[in-house]
Amino acid sequence: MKLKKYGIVAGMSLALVAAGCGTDEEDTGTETGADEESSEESTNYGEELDYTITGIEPGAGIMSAAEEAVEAYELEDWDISASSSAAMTQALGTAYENEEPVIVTGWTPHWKFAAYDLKYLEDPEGIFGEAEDIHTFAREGLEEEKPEAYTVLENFHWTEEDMGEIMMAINEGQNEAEAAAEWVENNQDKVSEWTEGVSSVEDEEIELIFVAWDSEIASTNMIGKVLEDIGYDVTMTPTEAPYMFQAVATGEADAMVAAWLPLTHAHLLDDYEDDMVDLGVNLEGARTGLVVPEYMDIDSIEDLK
Ligand code: PBE
Repeated sequence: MKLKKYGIVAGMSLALVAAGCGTDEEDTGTETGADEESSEESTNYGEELDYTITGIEPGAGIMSAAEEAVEAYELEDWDISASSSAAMTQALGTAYENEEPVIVTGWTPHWKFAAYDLKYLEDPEGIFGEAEDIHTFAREGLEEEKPEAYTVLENFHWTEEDMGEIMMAINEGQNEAEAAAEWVENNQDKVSEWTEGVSSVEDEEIELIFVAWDSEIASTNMIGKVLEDIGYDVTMTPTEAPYMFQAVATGEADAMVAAWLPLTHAHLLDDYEDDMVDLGVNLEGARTGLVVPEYMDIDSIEDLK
């Protein structure tokens, strides 16, 4: 958020300076701009980026989709570098501050769209799919063994804006658990719809499994806090995407709120859906793709060729 505001302020003062300048100086400004960005660079950033798209954790669905995109759009020269979600946002932030080009595997909901001016590259082949929903899954037997938790998880449904509030607070430096607790406190109207008619429990444990994607850090901490408030001793275990599905399917973990469908986690659903229970959608309108700063002179994945 802050950066975006600073960007606007900086942009405005430049505009004011420009407005105050005589014709000569304006010309100089234009020339400098043309020197910095040759027409070649404006259509293909390959060399400048060392033909690298900044990726996230290797097990993420968006990583497989990005690899598929490289094939579908015949981008043989390009590599997707695997790292972590934190490293990706770090690289994006650094590039953005310096107004340098950068291409990341990105998704919504995510605080980066509030913090920076970004755009999705068009994907005419539809490799990254349309809008996605995020589903909640529980292990077999949870309904019978922990009906209170099951009901809350089944009722849980919120919006991109809700999730965004927690993500932004964390991005601005608030502790994850505190940001989630504050949201729960401020949104008791929503939370009480999920917990309606649910009695409190004592001496009961529940394990939620998740991946440390910014969106899932927010949702897991939030629903963990709601379960804690009705008496559960909550464990939140971070892992990678394939193990998250596996843990719920084998009953090692009780539930997860982080399955992106129909596309992003389709391959994992194929492997595990027979052994877990789909409690439905907890958030609609999610999206994934290749994301770049607005200031980049490129609009489509096709332009990378
Ligand atoms: N993501 C965020 C995940 C799903 C949630 C888009 C990074 C993935 O690609 O698997």
